[in-house]
Amino acid sequence: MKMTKEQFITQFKKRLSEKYAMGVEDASPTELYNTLGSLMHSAYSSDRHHTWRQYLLNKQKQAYYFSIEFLPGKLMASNLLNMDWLETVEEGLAELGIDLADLTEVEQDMALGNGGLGRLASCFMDSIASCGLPGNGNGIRYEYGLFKQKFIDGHQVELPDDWLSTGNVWEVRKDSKAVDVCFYGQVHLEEDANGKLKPVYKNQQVLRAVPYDTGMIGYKNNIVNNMRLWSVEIPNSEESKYRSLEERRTIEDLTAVLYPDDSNAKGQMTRLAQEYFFVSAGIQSIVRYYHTLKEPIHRIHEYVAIHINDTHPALCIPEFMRIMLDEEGMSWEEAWAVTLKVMSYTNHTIMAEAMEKWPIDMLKQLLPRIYQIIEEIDRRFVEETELKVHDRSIIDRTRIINHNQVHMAHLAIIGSHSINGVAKLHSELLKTVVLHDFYSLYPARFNNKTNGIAERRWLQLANRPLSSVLDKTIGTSWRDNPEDLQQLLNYQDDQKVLNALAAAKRQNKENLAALIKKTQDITVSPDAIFDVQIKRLHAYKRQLLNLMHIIKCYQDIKNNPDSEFYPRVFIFGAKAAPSYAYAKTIIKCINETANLVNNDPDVKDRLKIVFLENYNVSLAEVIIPAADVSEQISLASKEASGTSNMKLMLNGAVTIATLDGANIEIRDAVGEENINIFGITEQEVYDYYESNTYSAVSYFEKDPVIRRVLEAFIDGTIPNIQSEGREVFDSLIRYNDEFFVLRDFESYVKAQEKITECYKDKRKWQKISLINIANAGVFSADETVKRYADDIWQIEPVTEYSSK
Ligand code: 26Q
Repeated sequence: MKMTKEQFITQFKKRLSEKYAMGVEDASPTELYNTLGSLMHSAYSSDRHHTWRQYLLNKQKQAYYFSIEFLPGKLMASNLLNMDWLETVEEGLAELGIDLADLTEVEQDMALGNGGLGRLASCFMDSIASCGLPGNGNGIRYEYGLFKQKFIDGHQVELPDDWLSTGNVWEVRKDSKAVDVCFYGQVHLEEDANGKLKPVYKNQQVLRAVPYDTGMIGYKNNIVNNMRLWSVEIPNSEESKYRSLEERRTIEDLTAVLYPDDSNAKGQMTRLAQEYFFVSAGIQSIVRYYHTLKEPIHRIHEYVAIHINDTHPALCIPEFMRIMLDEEGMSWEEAWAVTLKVMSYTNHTIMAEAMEKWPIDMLKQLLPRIYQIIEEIDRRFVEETELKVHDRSIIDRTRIINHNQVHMAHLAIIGSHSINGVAKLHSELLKTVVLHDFYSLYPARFNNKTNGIAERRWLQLANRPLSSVLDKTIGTSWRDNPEDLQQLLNYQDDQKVLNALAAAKRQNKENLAALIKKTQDITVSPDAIFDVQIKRLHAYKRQLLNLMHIIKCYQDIKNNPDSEFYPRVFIFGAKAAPSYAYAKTIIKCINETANLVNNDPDVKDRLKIVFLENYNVSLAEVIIPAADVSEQISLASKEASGTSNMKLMLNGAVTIATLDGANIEIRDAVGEENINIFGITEQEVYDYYESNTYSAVSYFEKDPVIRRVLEAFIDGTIPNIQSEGREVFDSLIRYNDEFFVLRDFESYVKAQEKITECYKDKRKWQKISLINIANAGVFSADETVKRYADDIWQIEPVTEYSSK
């Protein structure tokens, strides 16, 4: 795919003229963006075709990553990087008087995900292609992505994300690959001519699933895999049925919007329909492809691996069974044997309220045949488990159908050969606590796959100043092999390198300061410590703990205006689920505190609070390179892994963290001295649960600092939060502080004070920052997906590959 700058310029002008009958001088950024996108698309299409042919001819086993969310962000820059076009295009465009950055700005973020889980899926897509692994994504093409967040009077307001309004140059609609997906109706079983039971359906609703394919380009390896997203349509044959606009609308609603809740599994019928829709379409299309290989159906597990990303695609299991039984004519035993070998499942949460359960009646009504199959899976599970266990209560706790509900995690576990958590601690907690009963039944299925990040996006693209310092210091091999960042350790006492790293950080901070000025009209100084907490807003992630520390700092300054206080900018990025009232309350409190603090002359600009609106992938790409401090302060045991912790570390931020999720592995990588750990351990959390001895009010009574901070929420110190301040106060004092914020406050404050002291010693700080960068290579998603490929999917990189 390589080409020279001159070739690029010629082709670019030609394409612009063909597309828009225009010259460079007259074209708008959008037209230039579309021209470049279309040129890139044509250029990688042949590699895409070739990759596909190669997999087919080699009959390679392929993995399919089923995820109801993908969160790629913008694709132009990362596609250019992976195609090895970035420099050529940048230089070529510059020659035409165009700044590539102005074009990439035009693209709308592809935000078909809520947060960590969706972003992980997209990092994996990049890594799977970059490692030359045969793996594809399968999901939903939502018409509207995650809502856009605005603040009005400090409150979060949600606006629709109409991301397709400006077109999408990367996707290809594949009409010929559309499939039917059926809902509702009645089903009964009848014997066919061979005496086999076959389902007979009445009154089904038939919908058309149309795939839109997006190339997932590997890093400089000519591999282009596929992310297939499904969109709903009314089939031609059914047109006459849906006459009224309203009837049509109900159907089209199916793939209209992404559900914006990332914790509360509220059982809504449309959500269940979404889950079945992309699962059924995806599995039908896999089986159709498998038949072109002309291999016997009972060997399908030798060619296909299906991965279930959290429980949202757990219907993969009964849907695969349905096709094996009803369409391929297998016996139950044969079908179950292949299903188990094909399926694997990742758990991303231990929060009980996030566990997906569906009312039996809803499942029965929407998916009658699928429900029959789930009942039979459950019946056989009970029958088989009764023979294995003495204690019958275990069956009650593990069966799929119980208390009139279908438990999706139980279905996913019973139907998969592999079950993994996303960080060491999380995987241990699954075995010992959350899924302990299942672990006792199927110990061999449980394993850990610590999350990872695509270092190409989060370092090479997002942080070019740092990348260039790295190139000059340790050469460029880290770009292919992030573990080579370790070589930086040789320079930890080299003041020249430390200065260069500090200069890169400075440049990134100036860049973020400019964005803050432009978007929020707040002036911040790059000399201050940039302290960053970016993640969804959740009580367990404890943005409130951060806010309480800020209020303490503010009160210290007010009580002693002339005392020394090292300048800090506290930066937040966070969306709250629209229905999550408490999370929205916290947003309002942070915004009002920001208003107060940022405009108080006594503060003399030593303390600033910036809550950036509409946190998304593109904003993260600007914030992360500029961070000095990374806030990873969830209550121990609650954050399955976290991934912003890895991205911030990679960009030289120093972490302040509880012993939760992957923070523990970050500590192990950098050493105790190079991270700031505080707070109670997961064991202490469980001890409190057991002994029932936690008393939040006693901290309020005993600790004058806590008392003073909490009073600020209700005594008018922070204006405009009469009801919100009271709600926060009550959550801590009346409802006994579910996430132990008061318990961890003192040790958090101490850790923050240590950070300030350390930052004042520039050389020491720079060295710690360097050590963090140098050790971030272990969190490369390339390594993570290789472990999935070896241990779970049993897929291999393309054996023989030639780009024609
Ligand atoms: C479920 C039912 C109905 C509607 C929505 C949902 C739903 C949607 C999204 C439930 C959960 C999510 C997302 C969860 C998530 O992002 N979890 C995060 O996954 C990351 C990747 O493994 C981890 O790093 C984080 O620790 C974890 O919180």
